[in-house]
Amino acid sequence: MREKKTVFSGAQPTGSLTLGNYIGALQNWKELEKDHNCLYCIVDLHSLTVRQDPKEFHKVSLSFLAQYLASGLNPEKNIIFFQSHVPQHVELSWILGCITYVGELKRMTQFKDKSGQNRDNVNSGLFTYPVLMAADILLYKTDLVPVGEDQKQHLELTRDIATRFNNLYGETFSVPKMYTPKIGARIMSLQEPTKKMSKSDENANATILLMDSEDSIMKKIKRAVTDSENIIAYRDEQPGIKNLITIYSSLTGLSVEEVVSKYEGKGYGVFKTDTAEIVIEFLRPFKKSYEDYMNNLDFIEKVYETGAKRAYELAENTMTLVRKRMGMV
Ligand code: AQP
Repeated sequence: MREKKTVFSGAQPTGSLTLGNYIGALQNWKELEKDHNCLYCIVDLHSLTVRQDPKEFHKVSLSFLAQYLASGLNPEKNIIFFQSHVPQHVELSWILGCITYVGELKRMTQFKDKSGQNRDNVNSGLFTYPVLMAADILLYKTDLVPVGEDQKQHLELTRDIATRFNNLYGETFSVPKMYTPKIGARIMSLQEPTKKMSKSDENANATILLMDSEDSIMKKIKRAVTDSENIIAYRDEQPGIKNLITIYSSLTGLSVEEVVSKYEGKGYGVFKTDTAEIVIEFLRPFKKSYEDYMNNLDFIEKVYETGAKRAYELAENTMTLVRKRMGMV
């Protein structure tokens, strides 16, 4: 039996990481690195489902790696790499695509949402995205996948594909489990708090980026849509306030109850200012560290080259078994 469990997760290098990405995923990545074998990938091939300007894409991809490191991920403990540097992701994706049904992919709500938003570019990559995601995960015999709530449907499909492959060709893949934070698995838009916070939101006020200036964070949180109840309560009827309590609690470690009782009888103005200050304080060392990494591109290169070598070896082990199981000469 393997001693430590394997963890795999990733983010697409488009725009900049959001507070939602951090609380829903990266915060857990850091927690898991303590006693798991972790692979954290920058899933650049996934980003191609939306048209990218090559120069900008190159810059953003490197910037994502710096953001991973600035979030505190240790490149010696974890395998940090670019998806496109390990070609087995695409090879396995083709194989898994051949045992995935069109009907299954048609049910994916992210495909429905994204094809609705990009009507002029509903490409087949957007449709088969969940198969590539399944390949990313299964390639490393992953046990745990720390992601936000929005990835639940994709992860269930990954589990179905793994089980189907194992039934058809013999035990090959671990069937991975989803790992979400107890609180903060779905950080909501500041402008439409019934919708998730997303890096591609057209309304800049809806999203807090890890790279936002202090001034802009204060303004965005002060402008966050709330309600007219004027009670700081954690309930579905007050989604805006509930979202801010979630952010507050996730970044301070205080429980929801502790936050609510701290602000009993206080108004939204005070609560919003305090929440903004907590986010600003939290991001200050992140930004400093990000700048340091971006000024040291040699180090960044070393991290992704080492990561790709280590990931390649693991991926090739799995692919050797997969090819054998399937009878390839
Ligand atoms: N709002 C969120 N709350 C909690 N977790 C979230 N994640 C994303 N948004 C939230 C989690 O972040 C990880 C990386 O996400 P991704 O880069 O693969 O892209 P995504 O899920 O499509 O996130 P975005 O920000 O909404 O990007 P765009 O706008 O490009 O589609 C994942 O684990 C995700 O669950």
